[in-house]
Amino acid sequence: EEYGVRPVERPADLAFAETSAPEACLDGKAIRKRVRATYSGPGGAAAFNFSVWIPTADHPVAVFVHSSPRPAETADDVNGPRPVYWLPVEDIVSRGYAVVAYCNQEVALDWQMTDVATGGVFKAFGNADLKNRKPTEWGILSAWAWGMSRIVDWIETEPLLDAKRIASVGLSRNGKTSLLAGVTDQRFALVISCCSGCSGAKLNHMDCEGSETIKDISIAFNWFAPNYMKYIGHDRDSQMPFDQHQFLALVAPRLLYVSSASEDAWAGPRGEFAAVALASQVWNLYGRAGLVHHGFPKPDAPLHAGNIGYHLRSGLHDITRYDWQCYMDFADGHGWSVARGKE
Ligand code: GTR
Repeated sequence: EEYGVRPVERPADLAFAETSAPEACLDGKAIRKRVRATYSGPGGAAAFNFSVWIPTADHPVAVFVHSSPRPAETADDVNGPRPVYWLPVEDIVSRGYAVVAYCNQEVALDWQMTDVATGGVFKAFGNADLKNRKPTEWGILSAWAWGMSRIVDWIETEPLLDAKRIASVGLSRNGKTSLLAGVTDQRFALVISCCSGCSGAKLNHMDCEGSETIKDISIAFNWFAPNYMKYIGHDRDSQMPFDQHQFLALVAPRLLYVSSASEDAWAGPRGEFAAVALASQVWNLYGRAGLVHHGFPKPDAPLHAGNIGYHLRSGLHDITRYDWQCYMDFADGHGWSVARGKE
């Protein structure tokens, strides 16, 4: 009903090749690999690239897979394009984690770009004409999440990385994507969404002043299955019998982390918090603590005690170094950092 059904998971001929020799970087603290994934389907061949930074010592290490529209080559360049998606690679490897930069645009272009795919996974596996999909066919968010799962296919082959400790992460539309990747692929042991808002972590049924509705987001209808458009105008009534807390609950009993920003009314921080608090009950069914809280927290006071983490960062719609520090603190708390474990 919402994100659509995928016609393919791992393509039979999916292959990975390192496009250059591993390179020492960050004063020898890390090595960087550049990898190209190739695959084909009924509509032809396609490829996408990603970069990975791995701390030099203490393997295997946990790894964050970050989805964004930034080219993987410039993900760590503070002066690169689309600054909001800058990846604080040095912070991450200094704490003993690896990180993958994945450019979602190589798997599927964003909704403003074209309705008819000329490359990527929609061209290879259709329906390439996004405007003429059947009601349950997949949309762009699902295609991007599919790409994140293909990166997991590669991580499973890389001995420097710990395939039992893989996190998905993304901001905004990529936060929605990260959640969907985690929901559809249990190999993500930690699922992180930053300011994902409407059709991400936010409850549609909760009225948050100034927050995005399904009607608002329908401008990007190609992100979703065509069926989702049935719910325009029904965000808060019984014609929509599901909501995003149920979506979040599909991560249970794995680790989930949702973060919001205090000045991001469009994403509806209180609605994100409410969805997380409701989903938390499903962790309890597994006999685990979900979100441990005493109501909506103050800014910059992270809730890290349970198997669900949440924080409200002060400031605007963004993914900042502070957000990353919180995600890593939470991962450390669950024994993810090799470096920390040895301190
Ligand atoms: C907006 C959309 C939001 C959010 C945002 C973004 O167009 O309304 O749901 O995804 O884009 O990705 O920055």
